[in-house]
Amino acid sequence: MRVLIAALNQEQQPDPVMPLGALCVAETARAEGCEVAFFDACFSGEAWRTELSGLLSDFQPDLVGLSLRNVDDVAWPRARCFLSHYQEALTLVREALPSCLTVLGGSAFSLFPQALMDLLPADYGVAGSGEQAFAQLIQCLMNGDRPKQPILRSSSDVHALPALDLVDVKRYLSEGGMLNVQSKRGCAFKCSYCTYPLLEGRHVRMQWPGSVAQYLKQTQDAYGVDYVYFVDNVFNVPSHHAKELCRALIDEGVAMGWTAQVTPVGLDRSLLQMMKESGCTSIDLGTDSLSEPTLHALGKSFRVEDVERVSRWCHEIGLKFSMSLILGGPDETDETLNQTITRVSACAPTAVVAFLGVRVYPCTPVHGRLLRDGFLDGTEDLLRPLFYVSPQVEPHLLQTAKELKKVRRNWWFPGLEGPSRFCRRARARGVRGPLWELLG
Ligand code: B12
Ligand code: SF4
Repeated sequence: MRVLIAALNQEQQPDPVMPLGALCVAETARAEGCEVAFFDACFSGEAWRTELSGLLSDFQPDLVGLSLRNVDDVAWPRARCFLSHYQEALTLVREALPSCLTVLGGSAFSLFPQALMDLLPADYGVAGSGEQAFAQLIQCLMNGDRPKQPILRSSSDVHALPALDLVDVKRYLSEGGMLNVQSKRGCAFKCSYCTYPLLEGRHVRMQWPGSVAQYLKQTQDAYGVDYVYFVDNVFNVPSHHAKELCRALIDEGVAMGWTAQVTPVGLDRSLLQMMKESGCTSIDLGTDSLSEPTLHALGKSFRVEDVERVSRWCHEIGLKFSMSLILGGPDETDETLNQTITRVSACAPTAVVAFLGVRVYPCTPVHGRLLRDGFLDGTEDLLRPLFYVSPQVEPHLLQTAKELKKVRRNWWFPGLEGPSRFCRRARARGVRGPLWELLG
């Protein structure tokens, strides 16, 4: 059977991101004995249509898997939505090869499986981790059967390695500044707005640290990979796994820089130290707010003092750190907003990435609360970017953000800012890792 996997994401902010999940399912198809082709739209610009058409006509696949990563850019007020791009791609496949079967997958699909099946009439869709369900779909089709349900889910966790030979790894390194790797799936925290536990489950499933380190060593030897982003929802939980991984990176002689998303919950200084020793150049400290009432409304499991302590350690150890914030979320008032701005500035992070308002997703506690409070009535189309901004700060939140931006060079508001020449130039100079590291 011939399988074409098409990774449709073209977003370049904050960096072009290698289609890790699509490459994992491509490897799955290969393991099932399929002949596999891969289309990566990331660097194709407007030429993606002709390139995809050409591949469809040359390769004549029996099954096309469309990988849908982002629904939108989650950046209020700009909020660019990517759904029409996905619609166009599916239409192109259907018109080119009417008898070819189509299957949707990826995080965008997993967040809205039914709504996206309605919008994009593919034959099948795989929600959540794709490997096992995709393998079963292929086996079923090879046996001449057709699954009865269009929306499929994996019932057990299989974690395939990405088929790196099918993408331009070197281009991701030079233009994206890093490769990506996953050492665990799942998150057990219950932050009120967050979709990650819905996408990956609440039960954390870890890769053996030695195999992650060996894989990275291979990418170093084969492609010259010298920087990676651990895409784990929370790198440092459980702490023992993070420590074992750092130890394995050192033991295996993995000489590369890395970065990851980290929570202050249970984070101890010795782990930060080990992270630094094993190549970590910076962390993204999941902060959201530095005001107790807002942290509570966001369902965070830490307090202001925890973030302040971790910030001190980062300065002492010499580890760069960014703080990601949500300004204007539930229960935000002028007082909590000012507290956050003052306290974040006092922590002196290398950079701040501040999202405005909360993107509302189905099945999150925030969605439930907004329904209960009467802000939403349940008829809203959450597929189209819908943001909640606390009414107490909504009238002046944008102005506050714009003024902050003028005086704080290292604060970045994704909803206000477009691509910058500074970023392109930095990558052209060979800069690796998150570009915000250059701000401090
Ligand atoms: C790490 C991460 C980042 C890092 C990426 C760093 C890097 N170099 O890779 C950073 C911080 C830069 C980032 C940025 C952005 N991100 Co982000 N990110 C993530 C995160 C935490 C993990 C993504 C990942 O790599 N997962 C690991 C891979 C293996 O999983 P996967 O891609 O989902 O693939 C599996 C399945 O989806 C499925 N599958 C995938 N493709 C296919 C195809 C077929 C045919 C099949 C059958 C199955 C299948 O099988 C795969 C293997 O199991 C997710 C949240 C999450 N937990 O998923 C958000 C997430 C993907 N990001 C999201 C968004 C929106 C963005 C941004 C637009 C804005 C932002 N800052 O949040 C930018 C866009 C970047 C870009 N260029 O596209 C959203 C996307 C959905 C949505 N809400 O629109 C997510 C889901 C978070 C959320 N808010 O809900 N992100
Ligand atoms: S914000 Fe982070 S810690 Fe909280 S649920 Fe989401 S991934 Fe887990």
